[in-house]
Amino acid sequence: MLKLYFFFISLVGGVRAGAEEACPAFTGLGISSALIGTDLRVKLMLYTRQNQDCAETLTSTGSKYLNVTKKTILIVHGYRPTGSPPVWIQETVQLLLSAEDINIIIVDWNRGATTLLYHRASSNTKKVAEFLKTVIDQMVADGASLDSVYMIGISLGAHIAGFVGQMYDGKLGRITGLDPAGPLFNGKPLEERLDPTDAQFVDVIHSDIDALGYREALGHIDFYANGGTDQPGCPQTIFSGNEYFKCDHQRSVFLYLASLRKSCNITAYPCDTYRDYRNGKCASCEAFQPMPCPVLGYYADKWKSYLTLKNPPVTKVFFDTSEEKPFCLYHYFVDIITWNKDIRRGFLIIKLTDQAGNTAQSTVNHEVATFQPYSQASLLAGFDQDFENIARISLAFSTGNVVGPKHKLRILQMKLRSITNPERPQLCRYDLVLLENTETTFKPVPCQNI
Ligand SMILES: [Ca+2]
Ligand SMILES: [Ca+2]
Repeated sequence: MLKLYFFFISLVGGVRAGAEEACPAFTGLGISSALIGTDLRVKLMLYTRQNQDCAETLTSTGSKYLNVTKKTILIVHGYRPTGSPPVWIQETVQLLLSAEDINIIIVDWNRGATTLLYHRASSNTKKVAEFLKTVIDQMVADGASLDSVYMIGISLGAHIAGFVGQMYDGKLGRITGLDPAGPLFNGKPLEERLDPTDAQFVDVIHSDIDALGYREALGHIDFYANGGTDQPGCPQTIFSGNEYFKCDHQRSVFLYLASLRKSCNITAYPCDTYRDYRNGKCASCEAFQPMPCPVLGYYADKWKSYLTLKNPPVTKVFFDTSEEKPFCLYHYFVDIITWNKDIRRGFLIIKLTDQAGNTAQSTVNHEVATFQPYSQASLLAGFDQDFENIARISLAFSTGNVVGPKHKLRILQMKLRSITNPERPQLCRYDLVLLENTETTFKPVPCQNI
């Protein structure tokens, strides 16, 4: 019965699609639709390597391009308050298809997601999930394996993916949640949100846990970008308009896409809290041996066997990023032993210069560092560039006081060690005095074993 029904839709849809649009586009709506709200309608747009630039509207599994023996990725967007199509569609399709020969289905439920009333969009999520279940059922009937079904859900879409996965008792291959929606979902039981039992492997990127995103861990592995709250480069005030509301939330999508460009890897470190991570307490990757620490994004499933066998199967990992793509930061520990008579508290600005004169700067100012006489302070510093040969290091120390006497920081030993590339030689400098707010530049030497 189901097949016949699909066939019927296919005929009608096919004729209509042919007459109206050569290459079907994502439903574009305007603010007027958002004001009156929209009734749910789900449209499926298929892209493969054979039709990269022109989607096929999927109305039955009798499609021209769908090959169910290959992996299929269904991408489900979230709440669309203004009705505009998501900006990431074309880029996502191109990057995924260049990574792997797969089917990509963009699930367009813009009619249903577009409304100024978030709770109305949210109330459609289960209906979208039920529709997608019929689509996947049909693919399975045609020979697809649930193992090779991978859903990527953004915001509300992450919970939609969870609902679909739940209907298959967690047998779908993988679900990735990109900043899963928080409002109306926070604190809900497993059946009412994305959770690790919804697929064989569930990975999540959090980028706006203080506003639109979900705060707690929802997957086998949860990546918290810059702590998960606010993203560098995003406006911090409401005067930036729409960007202010969505920039943090949307960053999860751009971080995921960066993983497909492969220009650098975003490595994340297991830790209980972001504060501990920032204070350098979680730079160890021993737990993943012989693998390195997990890398965010498309290839995160390389860690699947370790992560899913863990008991409980929950891993929270943290990482910092730069402001723009490719977002990678290269991390170093800066170990400092001081010999001031008193305890000194302050911030450190560290600048690295390579032999060609390129510079990268890091400000360790998330928390005041405490320098106690003759004990080592280890500061975590991230740079947006990675230099193989560091020619010069500049340090500036600040207590944050603009008036009063200038303090000195007497350094017995400074050691710079790469966390990103731990095999690199450690660089040192001995016996230095930093005058507050004054940059001191020096040539590092290989560390002596003392
Ligand atoms: Ca669930
Ligand atoms: Ca935020």
